[in-house]
Amino acid sequence: KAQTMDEMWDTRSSGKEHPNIQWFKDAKFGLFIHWGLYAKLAGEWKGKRYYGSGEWIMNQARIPVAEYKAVAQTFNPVKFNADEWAQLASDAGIKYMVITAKHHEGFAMYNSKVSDFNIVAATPYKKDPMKALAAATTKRGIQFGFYYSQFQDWYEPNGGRNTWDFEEGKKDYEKYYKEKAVPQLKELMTNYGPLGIVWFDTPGGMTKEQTQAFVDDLRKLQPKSLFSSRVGQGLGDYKDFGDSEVPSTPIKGAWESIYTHNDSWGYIKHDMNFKTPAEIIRLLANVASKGGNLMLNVGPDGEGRIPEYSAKFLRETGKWLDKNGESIYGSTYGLVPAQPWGVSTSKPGKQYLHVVNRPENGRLLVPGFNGTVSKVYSLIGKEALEFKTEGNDVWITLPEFESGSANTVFVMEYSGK
Ligand code: FUL
Repeated sequence: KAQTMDEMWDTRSSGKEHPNIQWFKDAKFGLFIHWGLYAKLAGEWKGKRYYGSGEWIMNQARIPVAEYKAVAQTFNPVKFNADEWAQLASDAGIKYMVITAKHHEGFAMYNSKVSDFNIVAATPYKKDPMKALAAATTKRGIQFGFYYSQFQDWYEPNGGRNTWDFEEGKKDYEKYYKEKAVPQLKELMTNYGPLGIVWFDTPGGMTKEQTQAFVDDLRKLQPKSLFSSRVGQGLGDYKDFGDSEVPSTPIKGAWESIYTHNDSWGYIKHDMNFKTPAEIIRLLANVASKGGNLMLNVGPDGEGRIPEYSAKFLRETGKWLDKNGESIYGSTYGLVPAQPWGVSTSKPGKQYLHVVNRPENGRLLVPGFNGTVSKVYSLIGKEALEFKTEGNDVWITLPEFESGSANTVFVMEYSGK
């Protein structure tokens, strides 16, 4: 039976949060990386272009396992440089990174003894990029995590959802679970770490007992690691919404919105629809204003390079965060609901007003604010601003600045609720 998002996530019903949850709540900005054999195909199979999401190409083009397997022999990402990726993340102001250890294609991007369909055994590259990446991120104070598709596996006769090679009715999911999912999870938990996050995907494919046992293994082997609600069956240390979704009102507890930088999670060479730095910042502030984290995805190519625009735009986002990070990191949802001018985030005694659209007359209305405002100033430069209150409405006189670009942040200090 399909579960709704709310059914999938009731960690709070146990009344207990993971003791290590605070770093996640404060982090606000994560980097998601979809990288696998699909990166090599780059959205094209036998001369035909596929749109949609690059990591789904095996499924979209109904590529037989035997042919897909051969792609591994051409996968040689010699340009991959763990330190460059981790440094980019650090420059971008990223606090955690989650990378695909195995996506639905079934290919392990790490050294797996469980299945030889992995980057060390099946490609000319022969190395394990995950070891280096785990070390490079940890060294920079970035929490490192794995994405793992626990049920959907198109490569295996008993894996979920390959209907073009294997007959659905003949599948033995239990066998898949025991022989691939569990032992691979154990490998990841044992050979890498300390892990900050395990990010499961496609809830609903495993029974309640299987899911619980899976999570028990994780707790035993990586007690500090958090895991996402997409494991299903009401479990999860934090909630993930659907792809590219932000809730419309503030939500308490730990949660995350996931978006990709262009229109695909995995690399597609003909997708150039990258969000600009201003768009990324707006999205980040919007998610933070509801109390959540944004995990933004990039899709490195088959050579191991993060697309030029992703790198450039992420670095520019990082420059904004260098100056305005106080209004994002460690913040909780804003007390001022979304306004035509933008959104707000909170810290004790402070509201950060993220202004995207400057009112033409420069008079900014904060309506119905329940607190006594003592001071208003620009976050950068700390320039004091005039304000007056009319009942519960606060009117602020803004300085001149370029409207419609990256958020300009003002701080409103107050006492009371
Ligand atoms: C979905 C997957 O099917 C997509 O390929 C992607 O990984 C996205 C983040 O989650 O469920």
